[in-house]
Amino acid sequence: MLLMTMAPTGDKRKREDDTENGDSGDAKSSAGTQHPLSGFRLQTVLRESARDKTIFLHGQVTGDGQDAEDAVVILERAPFHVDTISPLLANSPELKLQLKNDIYSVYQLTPPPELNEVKTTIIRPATDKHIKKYLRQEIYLVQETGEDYKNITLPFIESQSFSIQWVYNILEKKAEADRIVYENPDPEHGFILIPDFKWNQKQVEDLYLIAICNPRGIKSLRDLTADHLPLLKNILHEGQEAILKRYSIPGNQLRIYLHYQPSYYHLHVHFTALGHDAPGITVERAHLLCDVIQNLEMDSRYYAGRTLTYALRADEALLKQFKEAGKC
Ligand code: DD3
Repeated sequence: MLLMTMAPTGDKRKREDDTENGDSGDAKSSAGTQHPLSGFRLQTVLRESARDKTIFLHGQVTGDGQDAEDAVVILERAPFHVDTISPLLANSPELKLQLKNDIYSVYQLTPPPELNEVKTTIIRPATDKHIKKYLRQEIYLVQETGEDYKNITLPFIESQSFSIQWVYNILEKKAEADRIVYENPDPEHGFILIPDFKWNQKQVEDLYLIAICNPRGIKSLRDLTADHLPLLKNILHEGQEAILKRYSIPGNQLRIYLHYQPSYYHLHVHFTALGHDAPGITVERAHLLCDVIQNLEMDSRYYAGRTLTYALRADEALLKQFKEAGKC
């Protein structure tokens, strides 16, 4: 069964800028009746992982008699969850023997369609940046000083037209409003807590929510000062409380952190299940929110001045900037 995870949007969107972040424009434009993958022609397999049970595809789709459009399609087999184990075993009439040897036997079970879900994420139209993002690449560490941020990274971020329309759609309730788990409406110290795209919400083992802050213009960790402590503390405490209420997961079983570099430049905090190795929890990217709060309490300018180390893909334009400046 195909499951659309991105809000369906109209095809004919007038766009000025190109986007990195899968801007879906007006989230409420009409969906059209066509299957979003009708006539998908596979061009390349960008990446695949047998371990993660995922495959990232690049291809073309033809929308309603329009020109071919690039699309990135991400397929992922869903995890098991306890509640569906009994129906899975009871309702799978087909159990094909593959081999039997002593006390060991291997079968192939064919689940009923409703228990055989493949999570399908579609980015369409996809830009070159989207396509490149999922290509497997060598990665390199960069050590960004406060000066490097001012001279290299900030000008680079500002020169890019990263669209974060989808973030504003969430904040303005133009998209995903029915998915909001918690909201503190304070314009300066408030935020929206919502399940991340990556989580299908069917089992708490791989719980993944994001807190998107209400104030605009806080790009990342680098911009944070002691002035943001009330906002950060609200996100930490109210976020934990909301997750305890909704999912019965206590705060000491949550990994709550920010990314540097983030994948979009509007301050957000990740909440993931501690037992789940979500992508992006590596030491070179994740900064625990509780540590961030402590550091800012000790020194309001901590993140403006600190050298931050992170990894960049070989083809990333920011890496080229660092190379040209002789910094790596
Ligand atoms: C994104 C980072 C961005 C591809 C993909 C995801 N959670 C989102 C739009 C709506 C969302 C997210 C960019 C984009 Cl697969 C390119 O993520 C989103 N809605 N992470 C939610 N709830």
